[in-house]
Amino acid sequence: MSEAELLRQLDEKLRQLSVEGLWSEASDADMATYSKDPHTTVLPHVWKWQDLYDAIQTVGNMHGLDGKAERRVLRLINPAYQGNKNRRQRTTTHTMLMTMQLLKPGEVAQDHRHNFAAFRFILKGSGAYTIVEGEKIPMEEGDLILTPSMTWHGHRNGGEPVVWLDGLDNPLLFLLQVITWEAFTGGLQPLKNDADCVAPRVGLARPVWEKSPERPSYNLRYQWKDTYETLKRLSGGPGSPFDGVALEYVNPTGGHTMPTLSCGIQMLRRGETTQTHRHNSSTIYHAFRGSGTTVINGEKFDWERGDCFVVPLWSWHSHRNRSNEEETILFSTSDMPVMEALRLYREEPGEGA
Ligand code: GTQ
Ligand code: FE2
Repeated sequence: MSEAELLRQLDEKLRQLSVEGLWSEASDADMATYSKDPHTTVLPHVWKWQDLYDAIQTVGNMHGLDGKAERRVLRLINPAYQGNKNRRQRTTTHTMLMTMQLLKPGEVAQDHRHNFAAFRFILKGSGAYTIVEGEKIPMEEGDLILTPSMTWHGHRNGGEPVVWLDGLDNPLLFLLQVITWEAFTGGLQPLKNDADCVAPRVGLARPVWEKSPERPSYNLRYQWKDTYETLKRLSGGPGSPFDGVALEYVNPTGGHTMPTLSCGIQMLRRGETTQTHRHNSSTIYHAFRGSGTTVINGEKFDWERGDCFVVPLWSWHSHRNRSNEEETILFSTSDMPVMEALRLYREEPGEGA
């Protein structure tokens, strides 16, 4: 018997044993795709505010959805993942999902909890609030509100129509096959007394008698007026060469916004252009104020106020505020804490930086 025939028979036998030889053609082809730089399937993309807002207004006017408020959500799907058959794999990046949500006056999004982390960044309207672990957290424009892993939460609106962005690490947990989700049973979650709402979850002056090791101390609400004041205060200084006046929403006990997601806000001053760099975390941006251009691997992506866009991992990028009159403010979220926790985080400055 020829060696080729022997190998064919061996491969067939190994297949039955659920084993594979590294000499196979498939294995060679796979090895050929490795390189010293990581490869990503995530594509850069811009979602226009007008398209998203028009769509969310249209579903807002569909009364068939009244009473099912939590379904007025638009998922931002990366063009690379549009064709994925499994809905769980139609996501914004491979690790993160960003959605736009509308809650109309009088609507209630039922209480629930999940082990994927989420945040809301409020875009428009006031009078709504998210209840996190029994605490009423008002939603005002520019606020960032966290619902960390396993916190009970629901949304209620006693004011105007409110539109916000949700950011979730759901795709990462899907990949890890550990997703859990549960509804709160027995009606609405009870609100805590005001006196109990000085819990570690609200504000930075905290009660000394409340220690809860199983639930790390998060700051659940970062108010826009505080964030903006800090941005303005730092805007006279040099800032970061790669990101302008860039802030991270930090966990008060140290570390990133949440274990899997970092949220940030950055100001690009009039006419400011940042230097090029790359890192092996991906970022989803939202142009909260102003307009600009982001160059991603040499390709220009223009964005205007309200647009969202993705910068895939390891792609060279720099941002420019296109206006000489107006400051620009970008909200963003990234999966950098995951890479960092796994000791995989890498970044590189571009040439000339
Ligand atoms: O508002 O709690 O876009 O649980 C996806 C899952 C929003 C929410 C989403 C969620 C929520
Ligand atoms: Fe949720």
